[in-house]
Amino acid sequence: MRRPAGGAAGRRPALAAVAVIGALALAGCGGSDSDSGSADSGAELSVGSAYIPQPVSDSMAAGFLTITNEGGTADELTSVTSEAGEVTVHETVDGTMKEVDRLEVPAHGQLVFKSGGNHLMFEKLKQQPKQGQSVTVELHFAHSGPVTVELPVKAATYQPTAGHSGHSEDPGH
Ligand SMILES: [Cu+2]
Repeated sequence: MRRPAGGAAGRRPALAAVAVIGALALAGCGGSDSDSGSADSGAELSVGSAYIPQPVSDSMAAGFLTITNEGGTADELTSVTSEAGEVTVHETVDGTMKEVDRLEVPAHGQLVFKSGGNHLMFEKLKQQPKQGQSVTVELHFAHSGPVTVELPVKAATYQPTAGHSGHSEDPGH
């Protein structure tokens, strides 16, 4: 991997963005070394607090989760796929949601999807997600390998507990 001369990606947002786009284009056509990943393991991603409130619509739903990056390098969520239907990534700005191409997962930070903010938008679902079921998605990143996540379908009124201590109320399967 080439690095831009002058170091620290974090200090030069414009340069970093260009580098990311370049990496994406490469990943798009090749991906030959996707398994080993030894050289470029900067981001350490994990996913929690995933759920889908049972939707009223039979073909559309919103999904929420939190992506935590324990690594020292930022990554970017570039797309989400699911066999259940089409998935796009939306952010909410001034109460209006709009589709985005990518969202940053900051180094030593989190990318949070929550009600009223970022969300996964499911459309053209083959069947309506019902409470007790789950929907599987695959998260794709600019640098890290894809991550498969199961989003359990919760009650329409479900609210996750604030912060990251959210597992205590989960009755499990
Ligand atoms: Cu949306």
